[in-house]
Amino acid sequence: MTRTFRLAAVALLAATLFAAGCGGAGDSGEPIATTEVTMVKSYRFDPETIEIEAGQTVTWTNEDNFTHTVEVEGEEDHKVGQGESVEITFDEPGTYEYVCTLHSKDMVGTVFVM
Ligand SMILES: [Cu+2]
Repeated sequence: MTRTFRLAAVALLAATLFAAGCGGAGDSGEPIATTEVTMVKSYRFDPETIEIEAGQTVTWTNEDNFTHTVEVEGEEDHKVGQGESVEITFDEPGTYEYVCTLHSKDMVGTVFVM
């Protein structure tokens, strides 16, 4: 009786982990063509991966209840308070990873500059 129950529990755990893995892959998905990124509740960039043309300016707007930052790799960190926004212009084509340095485990994003 006990052994049967344990096997069922293990199977359920495996199914849950599998589902979580699929969800995570779907989130990063295809890049969205936009110059607007919102810091939505809670601790997320939306959309996480965007695509722009060289010379365009991306605006990050903080609609979360916490202060966040935008730090494109190798450049200065920009603090963005609640209700504020920051604009960064990308002149050179390339792939730019960025992060909120206050929540770097949860808040990361990518800008593809074509
Ligand atoms: Cu943050």
